[in-house]
Amino acid sequence: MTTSRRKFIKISALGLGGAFASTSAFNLFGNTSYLSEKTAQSISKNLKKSATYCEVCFWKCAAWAYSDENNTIKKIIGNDNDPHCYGRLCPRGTGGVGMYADEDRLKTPLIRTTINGEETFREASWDEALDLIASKFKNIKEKYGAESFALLKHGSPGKHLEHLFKAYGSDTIAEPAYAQCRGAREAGFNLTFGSWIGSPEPTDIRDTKCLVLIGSHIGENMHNSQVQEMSDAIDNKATIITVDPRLSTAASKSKYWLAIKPATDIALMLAWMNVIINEEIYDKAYVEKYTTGFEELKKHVANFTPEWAYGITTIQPAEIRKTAREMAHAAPAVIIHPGRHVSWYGDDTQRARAMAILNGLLGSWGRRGGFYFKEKVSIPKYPHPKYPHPKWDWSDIGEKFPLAQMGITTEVIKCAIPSKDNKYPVKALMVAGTNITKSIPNKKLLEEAMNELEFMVVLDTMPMDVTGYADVVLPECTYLERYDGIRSATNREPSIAVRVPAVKPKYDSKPGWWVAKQIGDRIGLSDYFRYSNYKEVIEWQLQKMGTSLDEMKKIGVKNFPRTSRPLYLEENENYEFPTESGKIELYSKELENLGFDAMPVYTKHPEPPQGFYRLNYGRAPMHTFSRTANNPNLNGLKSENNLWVNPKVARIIGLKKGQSVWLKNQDGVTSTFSIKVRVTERIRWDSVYMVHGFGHDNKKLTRAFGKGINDTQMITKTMDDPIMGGTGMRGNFVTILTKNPYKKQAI
Ligand SMILES: Nc1nc2c(c(=O)[nH]1)N[C@H]1C(S)=C(S)[C@@H](COP(=O)(O)OP(=O)(O)OC[C@H]3O[C@@H](n4cnc5c(=O)[nH]c(N)nc54)[C@H](O)[C@@H]3O)O[C@H]1N2
Ligand SMILES: Nc1nc2c(c(=O)[nH]1)N[C@H]1C(S)=C(S)[C@@H](COP(=O)(O)OP(=O)(O)OC[C@H]3O[C@@H](n4cnc5c(=O)[nH]c(N)nc54)[C@H](O)[C@@H]3O)O[C@H]1N2
Ligand code: SF4
Ligand SMILES: [Mo]
Repeated sequence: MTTSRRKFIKISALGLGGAFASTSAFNLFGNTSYLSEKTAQSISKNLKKSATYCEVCFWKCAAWAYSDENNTIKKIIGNDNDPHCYGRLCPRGTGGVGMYADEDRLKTPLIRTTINGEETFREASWDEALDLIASKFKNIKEKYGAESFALLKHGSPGKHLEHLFKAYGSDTIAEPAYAQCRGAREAGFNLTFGSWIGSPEPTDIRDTKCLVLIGSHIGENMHNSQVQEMSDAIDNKATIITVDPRLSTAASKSKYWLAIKPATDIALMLAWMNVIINEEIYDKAYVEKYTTGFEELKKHVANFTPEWAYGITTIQPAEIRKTAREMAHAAPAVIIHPGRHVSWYGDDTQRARAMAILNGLLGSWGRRGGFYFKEKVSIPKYPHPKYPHPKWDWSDIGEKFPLAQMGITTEVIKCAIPSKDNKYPVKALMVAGTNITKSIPNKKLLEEAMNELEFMVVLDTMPMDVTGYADVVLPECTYLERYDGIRSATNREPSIAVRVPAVKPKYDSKPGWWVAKQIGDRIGLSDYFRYSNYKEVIEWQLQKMGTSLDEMKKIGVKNFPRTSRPLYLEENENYEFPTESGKIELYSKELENLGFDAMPVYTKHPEPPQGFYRLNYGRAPMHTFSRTANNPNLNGLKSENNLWVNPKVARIIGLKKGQSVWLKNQDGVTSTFSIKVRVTERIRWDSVYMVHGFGHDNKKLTRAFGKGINDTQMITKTMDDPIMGGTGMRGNFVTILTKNPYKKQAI
């Protein structure tokens, strides 16, 4: 497929432009929001400029928030010196002001109560709410041990609560950004190269000659500098190869779009290895010097020909060969992108291994245009006593997954359901900055667990669905209203960024650090919180790092020179990889010793039964998960998700564009809300697609309530990755209901 290359850039610019053109919050300065800092400064003389980093997603772009004398944020723009954003925010970041301005925000602490037999929330003072929480912390510790109080968290508030929990004696901590997101790729790449990919990914997209995206939909996935670098790479005539059952934005700008049959990626990658090895187009010197297990791999893939893969993936052998040669031709300036949300089919560590092995064969790790060696500066630890040692923690809970490197949310949740085999009883839960009812599948399990909990507290900025299960709800102020930890980022050059409050907290909301300290002080942990304001912590840290808060307030971001090693491998360098063998492990002894396949194997996954379609989901450029659906600015850009349906399917079922339908999945779960149909060739006939994060069921979200379908509700079947515990979520099948299942039909 040949496509116009310029258009991709236009599309991303248009997306970004649209963010301010149609949002009222930017009327005043509207079209300056996407300008670079220099241009914007000239028109912003009368506004206060505060250093921050964006919390609309976890890329954490450094930014400037501009506010006026009335404590109102006028706009947010990117910091020119920031390697995460190169001076430009994505539409979500620009719309971040809506997180602050949203009138639906949580405004005061709430406590669950019963009035006339009905459970409801009543407003409470911070003192009352914190005293209650503190008494529960003490009570749970006395009755069951501190370990029984679990923390599910995400983002910067999570860091402060993590400190509180560890000080209290609990490391029963997990976040959906591991098992429901990138855990499997970290395990797969770690097994192969000895290091995690981490965030941001050390992909040298800017200088690449060939970028291979396997289900990674950069362009809709708006991780900022990655998108910008991809635009540059396209400008520089890099070849983009996209493997996706859906014509993603990236696919539409690619030289090759391989519309793979879902769940068959490992077969394609084995065939690529077969071609690259048989045609001897791998990087021989690199493979010889840096890898181990090549002969085993060669034997392993000998029969996995493109013809074999064709029968599985539906991709023509000639296409498989051509794309393999393109990659080899560009090598080592080639990236088989590791993806990010990779919890798909349960064999995800092995799929990540296949990606890693391809990068190994093509010699792209440690090479210009491939993967660079990332570097980070460490932030000095603010002094506090040692954490007590818990009797059990997240790793015990996840013990059946030998390579789990972080807590597994679903396993922690299962521990809340009492049973005689449950060695690790979870009795209370704090949820901070994660909307688990949307980000963790299997609602039934979640509800059962939450029913069993003795106590649950939620810290959020919004009345998200998850708050409905809480005993106490705490309103955090938004990132624009608080200090937070210093952002230390791994990039080509290390950098730090600070977040200072641009305005005073609205309503009766408070920063996460303050909440953690208040609870800590109340339960005898004051020694862990020896400051009255988090500002003191970062002041102390910045001074130790040779800068100051005053300096950082002026510059926002500080870049440091590299000190660890050159960005790429030097010619013939004797480099030892941090794996057990010191080499890139094409064959993994570690996996073999644990009883797993030492090299990736393709296994067939279940297919949709007659009348059902595979539920596929992903991102929209102007939204982040479920957190932005109600954002006044971003809701204006897209207020609901649509169901992508192939015209062939639409014909069979008799669906029309814009028609509202409901979904029912393989386990008989019917969607609470309906969704409008979008008939498009861009999706294969065996799947349907929707953007994640819609279908909110809390009426307090006045803009988002009832808009579209919540994909998570339809995900009741999960496939655990036996290696690291990832939650495979792409094996659910839905059938389309054209009649409202909740309305009694006339007989
Ligand atoms: N079905 C399905 N499930 C998924 C995914 C999917 O695509 N489909 N994606 C997966 C992936 S990749 C990930 S990383 C996870 C993400 O999962 P989550 O981290 O749960 O993401 P969000 O849905 O954004 O929920 C974030 C919550 O934090 C709140 N919040 C926002 N800012 C702040 C703040 O400053 N302070 C506090 N205290 N709270 C704040 C928001 O209001 C929201 O309730 O979900 C995973 N789960
Ligand atoms: N705008 C925006 N950007 C974001 C986020 C956001 O919420 N909003 N979240 C960020 C986060 S935390 C993450 S983890 C990333 C996630 O984004 P990515 O890691 O880029 O993508 P995934 O969500 O894994 O995959 C989505 C793509 O996979 C395709 N796909 C589905 N099944 C298959 C299959 O079997 N094989 C192949 N080859 N492809 C398949 C889908 O059609 C879709 O295009 O996005 C990040 N960027
Ligand atoms: S990528 Fe966008 S939403 Fe994410 S941190 Fe950067 S500007 Fe914010
Ligand atoms: Mo993620």
